[in-house]
Amino acid sequence: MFLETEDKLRQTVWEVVHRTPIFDIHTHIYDARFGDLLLWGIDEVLTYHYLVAEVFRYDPMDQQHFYEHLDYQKFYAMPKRKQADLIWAKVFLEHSPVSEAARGVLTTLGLLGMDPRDRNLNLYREYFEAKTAEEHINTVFHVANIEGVIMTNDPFDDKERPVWESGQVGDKRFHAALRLDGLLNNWGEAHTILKSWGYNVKDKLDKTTVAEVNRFLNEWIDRMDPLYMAVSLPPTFDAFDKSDRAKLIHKCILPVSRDRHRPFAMMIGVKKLTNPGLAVAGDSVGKATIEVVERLCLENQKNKFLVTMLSRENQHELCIAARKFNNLLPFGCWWYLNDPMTIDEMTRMRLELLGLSFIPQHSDARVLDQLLYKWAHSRWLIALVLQDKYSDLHRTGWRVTETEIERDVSYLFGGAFKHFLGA
Ligand code: FIX
Ligand code: ZN
Repeated sequence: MFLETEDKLRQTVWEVVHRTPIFDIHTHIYDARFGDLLLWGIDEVLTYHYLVAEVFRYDPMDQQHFYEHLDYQKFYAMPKRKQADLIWAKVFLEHSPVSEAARGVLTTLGLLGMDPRDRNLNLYREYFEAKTAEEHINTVFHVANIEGVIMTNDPFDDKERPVWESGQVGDKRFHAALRLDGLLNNWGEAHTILKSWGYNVKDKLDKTTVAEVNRFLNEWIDRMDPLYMAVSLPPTFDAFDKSDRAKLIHKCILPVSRDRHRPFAMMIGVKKLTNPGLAVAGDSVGKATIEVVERLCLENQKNKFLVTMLSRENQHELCIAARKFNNLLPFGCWWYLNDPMTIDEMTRMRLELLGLSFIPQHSDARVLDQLLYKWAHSRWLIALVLQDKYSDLHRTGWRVTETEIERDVSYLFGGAFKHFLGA
């Protein structure tokens, strides 16, 4: 039955967006078999690297507050609980927590049934201390209405690798992504590590080395069953220069990606450690070159590319590139774009240029609890944009049914990705 009035239409869009399960295609969380690699709880939420960068904006060198002169080393040497105390004091109590990352902490507390008005950090800590990781995973997935997540899985991570090698069976809601920064962005070190693992590789990417890298990739695909292979790349990324990275992409990643039907996800535009002292909080952003993406898609039409770009200035041209190449699927409002202003702008742009053939969001959650706020905020924003887009349709005389809205929203929230995989 068609939704005849605009009010009913907008209300239905709002409800459907808020009740449709999400398949979150990029996160940094882990299922419980990975132990303390899975971060959760209020102290992890407060010491999220977004908030670490922000606490240094409110210079804790203010002696009136008896904080010792804090520098990056001193901060990171503090116990996480103390780091969280400092962030809570500076970012939440001494200044209103209006930033997206700060507001997200309060949304998270509220969705877990705590009252942000208490402002009592130790009371919040008691809530988490009473839970196990498995219980909390179930709570968060239920409250956030998450169908599944894709992790970021790095064979070069010494803590993570043994879990995969143990063959333990994981939580079916957690899917793997084979992350290749260690291989592609530092071949000088990677080839010595691969050699120590028994792969017959050398620095020069000769035939044997290429074959051995492909063996490495296939063995990890067999072990992880990743839904895609991914890498983060600098703004200067060029897949056609003479670099080891370019050669590895063309000789190894693209052939294996095609043969094993695992898309290649390129996350482009991150300037690593612009401020090294901030460590994981120290990465910045730069505008990348869309022609590299366009040429890869043109010259590898049997390959599938998932692409997200970190610079706001790259977004419109990424949409246009996606209009030219159906083997290119843009995804998410990544990192510094995961804010109301840019989520709104990018989602409108993508709907107007790509219809529903894109992935509007991923959470990038590093802490389990962040699934709650990142998706609550994004559902709200995506619903507002979709209300306007369906209203625009309504004004043409076109009418939609609730079932069609459900179909469209579940396509955006996981269907487009699964369709792209050929699932
Ligand atoms: O490369 C990535 O997967 C980035 O998302 C992370 O490195 C980044 O620190 C992050 O978590 C951004 O939200
Ligand atoms: Zn990420």
